[in-house]
Amino acid sequence: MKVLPLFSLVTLCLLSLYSCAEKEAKKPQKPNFLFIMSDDHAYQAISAYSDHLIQTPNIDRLAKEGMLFRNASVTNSICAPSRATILTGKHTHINGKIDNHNPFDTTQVTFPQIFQKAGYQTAMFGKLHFGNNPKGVDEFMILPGQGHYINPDFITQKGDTTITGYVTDIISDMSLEWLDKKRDPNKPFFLMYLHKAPHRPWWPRADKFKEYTQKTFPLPETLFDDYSNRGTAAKTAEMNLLYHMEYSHDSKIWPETIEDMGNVVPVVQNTQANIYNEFNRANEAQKQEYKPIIDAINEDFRQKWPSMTDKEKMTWKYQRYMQDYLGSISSVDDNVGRVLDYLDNNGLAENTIVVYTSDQGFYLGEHGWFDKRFIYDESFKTPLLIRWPNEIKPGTTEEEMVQNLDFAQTFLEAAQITAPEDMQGESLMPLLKGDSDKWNREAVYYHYYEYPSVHMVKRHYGIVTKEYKLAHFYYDVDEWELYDRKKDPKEMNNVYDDPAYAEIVKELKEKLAQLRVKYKDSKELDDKYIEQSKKY
Ligand code: SGN
Ligand code: CA
Repeated sequence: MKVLPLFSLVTLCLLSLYSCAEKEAKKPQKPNFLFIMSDDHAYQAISAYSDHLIQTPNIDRLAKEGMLFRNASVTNSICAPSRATILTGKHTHINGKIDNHNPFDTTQVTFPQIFQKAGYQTAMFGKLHFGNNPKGVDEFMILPGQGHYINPDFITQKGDTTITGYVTDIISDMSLEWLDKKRDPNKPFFLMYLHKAPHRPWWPRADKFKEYTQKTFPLPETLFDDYSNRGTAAKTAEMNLLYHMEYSHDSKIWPETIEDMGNVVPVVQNTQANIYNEFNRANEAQKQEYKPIIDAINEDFRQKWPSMTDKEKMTWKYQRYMQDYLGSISSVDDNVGRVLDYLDNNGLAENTIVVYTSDQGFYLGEHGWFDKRFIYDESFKTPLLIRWPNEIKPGTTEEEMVQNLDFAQTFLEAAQITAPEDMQGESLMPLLKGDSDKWNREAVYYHYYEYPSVHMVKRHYGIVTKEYKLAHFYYDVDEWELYDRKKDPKEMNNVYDDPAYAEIVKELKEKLAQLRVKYKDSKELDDKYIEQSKKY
């Protein structure tokens, strides 16, 4: 047998290795997805947007290494409807999940089902709050309803379970364990990593609680808003820090302290809950960590409250609120860091699209409010950061108006899967790739329904353009509001009746009517949902 000279053997080996590697490189590789969504995370509390309240270095990495959307919004600023819109790629009035109470028709197609069929591995951990278990997900562990911060319960495919610890850490541990131990490395994945934090009643982990109760935060300019120059809806909403934020449930005052102090006013108690709802979930060791911090808050309250003016009370409540809200976010940020590090350390960062968003925005004392629901900016807009190495130019800021309605089609296009014809959004791919000429959206549509209900924000729909916002409040009022977004970015002046804006009103009303036709919404549907809501 003729022996090949050593060098030709080496050349042959190298050649075959090369062609193998070349084939590997040419094989179209599907991207993985890590979809991170928090509950009620205001963009004002992400330092990539503004660092006046908190530093979120880990979430910010996605902006530094990817794209930050400054005008991302939701179509209906409330939990379950936002999730339904994300999952179906359809507006609320089409998918039927108009509020947190009306049911979702589970025969509808949700995007994880499409990914699963296309060969993706799919998993979901955390808060879904949708009324149903997810479909199209290989493995899930979800919180029942709103879920709890301390020693939370989970619904899993193997039955219900309670896990000791702090919810944000636990959801992250589950996601990391799935990535590390359960995932098949030969298949692309779609992981939904969904935080409960920073939803009311804002319980940070004990160490963060200790740290954040030492901090004070700058007051928003509109904290003492009296809602003059606004409509009835703003005046009658029950989300004011002074009047509707609850001492025990929210500000962590023991009911015993309140009883001792006699009549602590003003507040309208609109939940049945108090501090013990969450505190009593803690085991003895955990209670020992929380109790001294809560006692110190109570001592401060006892001493200062009786002699405070209403403005001082408002400020005290604002600081307490921010301490708990931002303390909860700090854990979200740390844990996002853990998961991003995992991607880095396991060679997954390059081919994984990472999305960070919230189910809606939130008021952090702007207009004197907490909660969401309104078409006004703080609740209408939502954070959105997307990292996709080699596709998105690092450090890009996008000003175009995009919505949670667009997510499903974006993900499907990125995975080269055809989206169903009846989805109503638009893929963000041209924006992600820097092709903004191919993007020509001029306005977005909004419709909120959950009324009468907690926080009493009236039903309204509207149109938002870069310059203006026109909204119609209906059901037990018939009022219009117009805001000049450029001249009045804090939305303090409803100029609907100002003759100077008569032409704009006319134009926007026409455009709004066109949008309602385009998205197949109508007066008939408004009425149908009013009727239907009486049942739920
Ligand atoms: C609960 C909260 C409300 C909140 C809704 C909806 N009260 O009812 O403040 O607006 O959830 O939130 S609480 O006392 O139970 O915390 S959503 O994010 O699920 O839409
Ligand atoms: Ca929410």
